[in-house]
Amino acid sequence: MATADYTRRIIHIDMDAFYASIEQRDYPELKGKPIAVGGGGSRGVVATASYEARKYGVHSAMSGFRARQLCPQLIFVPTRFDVYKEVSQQVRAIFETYTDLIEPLSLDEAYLDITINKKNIALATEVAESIMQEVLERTQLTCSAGVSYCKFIAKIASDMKKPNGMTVIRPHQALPFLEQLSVKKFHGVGKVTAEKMFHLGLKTGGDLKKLTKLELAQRFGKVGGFYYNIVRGIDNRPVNNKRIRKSLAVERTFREDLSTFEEIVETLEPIIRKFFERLSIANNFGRTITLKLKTSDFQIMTRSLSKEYYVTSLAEIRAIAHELLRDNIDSFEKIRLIGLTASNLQKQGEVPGIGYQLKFDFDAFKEL
Ligand code: DCP
Ligand code: MG
Repeated sequence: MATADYTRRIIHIDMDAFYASIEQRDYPELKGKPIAVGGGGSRGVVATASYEARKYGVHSAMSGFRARQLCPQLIFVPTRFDVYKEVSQQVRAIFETYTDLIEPLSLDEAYLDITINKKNIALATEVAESIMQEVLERTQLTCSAGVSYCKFIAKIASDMKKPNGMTVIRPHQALPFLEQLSVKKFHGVGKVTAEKMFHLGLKTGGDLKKLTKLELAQRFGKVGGFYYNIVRGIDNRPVNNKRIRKSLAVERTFREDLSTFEEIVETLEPIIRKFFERLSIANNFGRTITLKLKTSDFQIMTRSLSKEYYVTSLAEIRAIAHELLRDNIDSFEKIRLIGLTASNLQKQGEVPGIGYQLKFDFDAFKEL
């Protein structure tokens, strides 16, 4: 039986309304206004919204159409990935003055293991405060921090006092904290899994804790074992600064099964766009594109197409995805998940893990 390692000091840092804050910083006329980054076009999806816009219910992954309905005065601003990347590198440089054990999860968030830190600061909270201060000075942007002994809790904690807030969960607070924690907040539990859990009467960590390891595995597959340990405060995953990226994937599960080509093509569009966006941010395209489909009876089908060159245009990625779908449309009746993966990437090895857990807004997509 595994036990928790309470000796580590892990910080999770996450920038506040990242793209939107950068736009407001660089275009002062946008300060204090409800803005959405991305989502301006007829089929566009909002990448993120300023805190002023969030008051109206506008959020990441929502269709621009829906966002405009909720907040008619919303200002749509185009994305500027190069600038977001540059800021990300500035923040990263600050982290590096504290520790080399840094694991980026996306442009705007990272885990830091500061158990031993280069500045010999004894208190993890002091390290977090100091990082927040330096990020603000260097970039004029705020971030939030979660401090704990493991990655899982640090990540949840960083979200609790946003914006510009720090939350510390000490080892003796971990178990009661996890007991009351809504499963919706569990990193790795998407909207569909959370709904499934709700139907099973599993609303909090405490509810999950009542199930045996076997029961969790039967209900949730492999990740069940992870939940079993997590609700007991056991997460000994190291902060991994050498994550090697071999592929980059975006996928989405649906509430309702899809069957016709037209239906699937329509639902595929925001996935294609997100996929292209992530490849662009990573500046790392692949020669091979794979379409993954999970049928309503849980069979997984993958179909790939490889080129002699790196596929770097949105139009070509879309054409390949459509071709793979068209060629296989007769192989299944109904599907419940679609994903796209790029492999044989341009850059392999020391590419930071750029993948954030994508939380799609299913209702928004229905309206597209
Ligand atoms: N992003 C995106 N699509 C999503 C989620 C996020 O393009 N579905 C982009 C835009 C965000 C950035 O990634 O600015 C960081 O994502 P976060 O989830 O950390 O969201 P924010 O930083 O915008 O807001 P918060 O203050 O809640 O962290
Ligand atoms: Mg953020």
